[in-house]
Amino acid sequence: MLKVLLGYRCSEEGRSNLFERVLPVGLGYVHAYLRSRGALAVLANFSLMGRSRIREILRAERPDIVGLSTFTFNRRATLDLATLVRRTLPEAKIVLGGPHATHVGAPILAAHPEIDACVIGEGEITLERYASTLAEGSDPGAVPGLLLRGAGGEIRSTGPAEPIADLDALPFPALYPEGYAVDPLAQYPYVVTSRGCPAKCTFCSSPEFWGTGVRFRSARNILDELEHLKARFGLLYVSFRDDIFTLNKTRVIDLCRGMIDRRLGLLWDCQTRVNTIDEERLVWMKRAGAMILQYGIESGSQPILDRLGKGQTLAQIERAAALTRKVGLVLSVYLIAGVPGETEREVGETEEMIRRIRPHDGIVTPLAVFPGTSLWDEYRSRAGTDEGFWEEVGRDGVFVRPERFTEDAILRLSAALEQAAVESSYRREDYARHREVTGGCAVTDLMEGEALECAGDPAGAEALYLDLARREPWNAWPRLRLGRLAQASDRPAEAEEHFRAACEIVPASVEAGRLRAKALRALGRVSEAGAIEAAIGPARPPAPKPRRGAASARGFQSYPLTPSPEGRDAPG
Ligand code: B12
Ligand code: SF4
Repeated sequence: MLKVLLGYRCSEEGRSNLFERVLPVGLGYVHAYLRSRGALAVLANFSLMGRSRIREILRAERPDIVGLSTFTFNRRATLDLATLVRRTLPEAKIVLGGPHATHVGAPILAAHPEIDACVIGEGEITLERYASTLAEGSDPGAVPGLLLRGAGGEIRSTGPAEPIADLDALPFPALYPEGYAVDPLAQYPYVVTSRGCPAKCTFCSSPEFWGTGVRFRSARNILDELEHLKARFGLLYVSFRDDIFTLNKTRVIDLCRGMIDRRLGLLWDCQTRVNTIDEERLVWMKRAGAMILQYGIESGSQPILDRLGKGQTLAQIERAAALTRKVGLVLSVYLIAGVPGETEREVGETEEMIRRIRPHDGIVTPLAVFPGTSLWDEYRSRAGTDEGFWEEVGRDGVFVRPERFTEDAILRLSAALEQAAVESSYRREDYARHREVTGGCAVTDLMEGEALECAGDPAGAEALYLDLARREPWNAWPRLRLGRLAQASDRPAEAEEHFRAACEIVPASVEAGRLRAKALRALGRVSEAGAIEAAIGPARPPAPKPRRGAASARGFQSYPLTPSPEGRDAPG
């Protein structure tokens, strides 16, 4: 049996970025799949490691195959890593997978003799077949889904692999959390429940990578994963990173119903499209713990939306935003600036739209070209270049309009978002209306409580949390909030009681354990505190607090939006 080491290294610049330095979800899937099939597989996050430590691991593990996740933003770091692997383990096969390897595989193989193969698209079955074929001493040329270098140096494709029909059959990444520098609390809040996107936005590689037919995991399978994350790692916050989480209405409602029935007590966010949402879905989602909805809005100008191939209208944007606010979720928007044809006028229209739809949070990014997109096809033929181009350009690839106009547009739109955030926060009367729409619901209480705390009314917040703790004794969130409030007002015995309750609800929660230990120390119960600390392990260095908007600049909005008492288990 051959041993496979699966590694990832973020870009040099990405080392300080919490979102870039965690392992890609897909590498966890490949690892879990190999392990579940009895293969020898090791997972390693090399993002923060020096070269000597990496060499040490390679020598200790002596894998026969090293598989590396390759995105456009980490391609340089990955190719450097491949060189290091080749020098350390001259006999090992080096295989790249992931979006950049999929779309630019042939030129990579042509320019980098140290790489033996690229896996095109979905990696689980293809890599397992590649490994077992090599173990048998057979030719991997018969394994679909690969790009290989032939004896004469020519690059040959083995043809497309069949998409995995039943995603429920794949093991969850978190079933196999072992590995080098794998931090479950930073890693496993990201959950992906479908593969594919039916839209065809010109700047996005998802349709070409996954195809436009969408495959879904069942509600039951997702619920089982969420239960596992809570029971094993004490996670209380998850982020669904599907391209369009709400695409399949029946499935979303089934999932939400299941989250309520199973009393998961989780908070969560997701990203979606404005034309796959309605009030019924939103109400179910909020009742099931949804807190933040991120929409790919991109622009407030219809011609620009059309230029981006968004397939959405301004009317749909306004409707989705209004419904999101009506139900009382955090409205978060992705915007793009620097689109060909965009002028001051279109930027003005986007500013106007921001004022109308009143988002709480958002991020503006410059339009960038990625391989595997129709924007790249356009750019390539206009610039008369080919995929070899990706060997030459800088880390983030190319911005379509790297000019003063784009910078100014980003500044203007970011300022409009900041202004909207200040003016759009929910008020007392809004929360009352949200309750009319959704009924009593944990998210409304937690959001209103947080707003009251920020407004200097801890007693008002406490009353809400107490009522929620009474209504939902299985939910750890009100207990954590109550404990923090008691701690802040110097009531350590009360704080300890709430944190103890939270620990009883979610025994694996490191956050609750740590808070309880702190409260016990304040009460002088040092040995009890020490026992808890010993059980949960050493404190992790605090996550760097990105300035508002900075975290989202890497593609993810941070929660909470306001400095909150407890933070969350997930990064951000
Ligand atoms: C979730 C996600 C994130 C999460 C990452 C969480 C995490 N730890 O994985 C967050 C929010 C942090 C994020 C951020 C960004 N992301 Co992102 N993100 C996605 C998204 C929506 C889903 C990825 C996913 O998990 N898919 C499901 C899993 C199962 O697939 P997978 O990870 O791709 O892995 C499969 C295959 O790629 C392959 N594979 C992967 N690695 C390997 C390794 C080996 C050895 C093998 C054999 C196979 C293999 O097999 C896996 C299983 O089938 C994709 C779009 C998409 N739908 O794929 C974009 C995407 C990956 N992101 C993208 C981008 C550009 C970004 C940002 C730069 C956005 C920005 N402008 O700021 C940042 C970068 C920061 C960073 N490095 O994380 C691009 C990447 C394009 C490219 N060519 O590199 C994508 C493809 C979207 C797009 N625009 O087209 N992102
Ligand atoms: S940007 Fe979103 S909606 Fe558009 S193709 Fe990509 S994943 Fe689909």
